[in-house]
Amino acid sequence: MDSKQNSVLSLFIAVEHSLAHYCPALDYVASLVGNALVPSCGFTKAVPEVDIFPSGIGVLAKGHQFSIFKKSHADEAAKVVNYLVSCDSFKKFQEDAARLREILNEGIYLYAISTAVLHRTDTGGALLPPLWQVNPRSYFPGPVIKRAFDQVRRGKSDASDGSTPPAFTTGSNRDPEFKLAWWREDCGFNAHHYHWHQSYPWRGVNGVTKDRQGELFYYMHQQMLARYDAERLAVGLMRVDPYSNWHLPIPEGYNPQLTDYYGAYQFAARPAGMILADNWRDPSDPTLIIQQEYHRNRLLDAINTGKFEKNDGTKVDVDINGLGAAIEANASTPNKDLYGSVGIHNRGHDILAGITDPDYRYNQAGGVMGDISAAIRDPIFFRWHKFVDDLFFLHKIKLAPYTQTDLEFQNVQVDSVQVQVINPARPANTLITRMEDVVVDIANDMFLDPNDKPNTEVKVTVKQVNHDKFSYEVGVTNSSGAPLKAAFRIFIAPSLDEYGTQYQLDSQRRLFIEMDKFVTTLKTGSSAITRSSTRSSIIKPRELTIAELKKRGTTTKKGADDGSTCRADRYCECGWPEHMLVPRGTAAGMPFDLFVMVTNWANDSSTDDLDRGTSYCGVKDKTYPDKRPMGFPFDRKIDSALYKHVADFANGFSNMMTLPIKITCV
Ligand SMILES: [Cu+2]
Repeated sequence: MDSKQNSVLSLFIAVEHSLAHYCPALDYVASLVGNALVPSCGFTKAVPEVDIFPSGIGVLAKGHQFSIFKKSHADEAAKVVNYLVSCDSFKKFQEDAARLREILNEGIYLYAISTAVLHRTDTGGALLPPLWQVNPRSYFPGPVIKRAFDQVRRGKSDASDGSTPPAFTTGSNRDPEFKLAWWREDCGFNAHHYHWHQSYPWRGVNGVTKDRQGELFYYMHQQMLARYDAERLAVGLMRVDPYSNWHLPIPEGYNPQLTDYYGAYQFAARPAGMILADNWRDPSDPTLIIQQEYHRNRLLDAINTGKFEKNDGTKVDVDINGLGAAIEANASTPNKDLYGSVGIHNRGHDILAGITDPDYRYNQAGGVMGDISAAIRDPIFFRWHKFVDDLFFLHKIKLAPYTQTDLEFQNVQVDSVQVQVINPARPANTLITRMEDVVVDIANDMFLDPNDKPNTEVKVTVKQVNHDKFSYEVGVTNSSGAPLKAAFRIFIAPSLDEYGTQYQLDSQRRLFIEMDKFVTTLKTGSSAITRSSTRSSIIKPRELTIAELKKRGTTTKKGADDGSTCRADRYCECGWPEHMLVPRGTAAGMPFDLFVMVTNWANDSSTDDLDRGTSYCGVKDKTYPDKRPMGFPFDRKIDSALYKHVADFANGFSNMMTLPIKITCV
C-alpha cells in the first residue's frame, strides 16, 4: 500500500466477509498483525487478542443488527471510535483496525472505522469509499443485489452478456407515498445522512461534541423536511404530517426489501395501520411510550418557560443548540434525567424500528428506522422528524422577530437577480430538471470469489433526479465608498400551497431551502456577481468509486479542489448530493420564490471556510463558518402585518430581492 488513500481503502476490503472466507482480506490482516492471528486461508482462530482493547469492545456479536440509536450499541461504537481516534500513529490505527475485523460486529466495524477515519488528524484528505459500494445491501434492495450477483456469474460464463440490473424503487402506485420512493431511496442522499451522523456522533468523540452540534442537528434535518415538502407539493401530496400522537395507527407503511451488511437478515417491513408499542426487544433497556411522553413533556416545559432545569436544580436558558443537545441527548445535554439519556429523537427511531416485533418473539430484525444507512427510505422517518422539528419550531416562535438592524446592510443594494441554466436556448429564470437512469459500479469484494480478477465491474442502475447546471446573476451596488466583504444567502421555496394558494411568508418560511451561501468582496459602485450552481455550499461533489479512488491513489492536497475531490479540512463525504440540488418541480413548471439576501460578512463570519458542503456539514475541527443562526432570516417568526408575502419582505430592504422562478421537469 503506497499511500494513505490506499491504506484507508484497505480497511474496507470485503467488510461483509468473515476473514476466514475471504483470503485477500485475511492476507491483508496477516500482513499487518502477523500470522498468529490468521494461520491459513480458510481457517481462523477464535477471537484473537481481544484483551488488548478496553472492556466493552466486542460485545455485540457478529450477525446482529447494529443501531446507533440503541444505547448499548452506541456505547460500544463510541468506545471503538474513541480508541481508534486515540491511536498514536497511523500504523497503530491500521493494525488495530485489522485486529478489530474479527472482533467487532460488522455494522459497528463499518461505522467505527469510517468514523475514526473522519476524525483522526492523520487521515485528512483520504476519502472514504462510497457506502453504497462498501455495503450495497443497505442501499440496494434484494432483487438488485441478486441481479448483480447473476451479472458477475454470467460474466464469467458468457462475456457477451453485460446486462445491468434496472433501477428499482420499492412499492407500487397503490401507495401514494410510492410517488417519492425514488427520492427517499436515493443512495447518495442516504449516504449523506449516514455521514452527517458520523461526522456529528451523538455520543461525541471522546465525549466531546462539536461547535453548534445541537443546532446543526436541527438545521440539517429541518432542511431535509423543507426539501421533502417541496417534492411532496410537486406530486400532489400534502406536506408531511408530524407523528406526534403516538397512540394512533400509522397509515403509511413501508417495505424496504433490504437485507443487511452480509445477508444474515432482512430489514422488517412495516405494514400500514400499525400502532406503536413499548419496545422490549432489549429487556435491559426498553423504550417505553410513557417514558417518551415524560421526556417530551419535560422538553415542552423547558420550551414554554425558556429554561432548562439542570441536575442540581439550577436553571439555564433554552437556546437552539441546547435544545438540539437535549433532544438528541448529545454529550452537551443539560440534563439526562429530565430530557433523556438516549434522547427522545434516538428512542423514537428505536421504537419505530421495533414496531413489527416489539418484544422480539419472532426474532424479526428491526426496520430501517434503526439504521442510519437506510432510515430515510421510510416515510415515517419524515413524520418522526417533523415532530422533532416542531419542538424546535415551538422554541423559535417564542423569540422576537429580527429587527431592522439585524436584517439590513446599509449602503448595499441588490439591483437585479436572474437565474440562467447553462443552455442559453432555455428561458431565464426557469430551472430544468429531469429523471435519469444512471449506471453505477458497486463492485465490491463480496461479489467476487477470492480468485476473481480484482477489477471486475458490477453495475446497477439508479433512477435519480438531475438538473441542468445554472448560475445566479446578481447585480449589486456598494455605495459605502470602500470595498465590503459580503455574504450572499440564496434560498428557494414553493410559491403555492396544497390548494394552489399563494403562501403567506410566515407559513412559507419553514419551506425555504438553502441553495447556496457564498462570500465575495464588493468593490465600490456596481458589480455583476455570477455564481455557478456547481459551487453550492450545500452539496458535495459526486462520490468517487473504489476503482476511481484506487486510481487517484494519493491523498487530497490541503486546499486542493479540482471539482472531483474535496479539501482536506472538510467532512468531505457529508453534503447534499449534487444531483439533488434542485427540487424536481413539475412538467408544467412549478412556481418557486427565489430569495437573495446580502449581509455584512465582517459581522457574520466565524471562519472564512464557507465551501461546498459546509452549510449542512460544518467544517472539520473548526467553528461553523457563519455566526448567524442557521436558517437565518427564515428561522424566526415574521410579522404578517408588516410582510404578508416574501416580496413585501424583500421590498422592505435594499439588501434583499425576490424573484419568481419556475422549476420544470422535462
Ligand atoms: Cu438523522
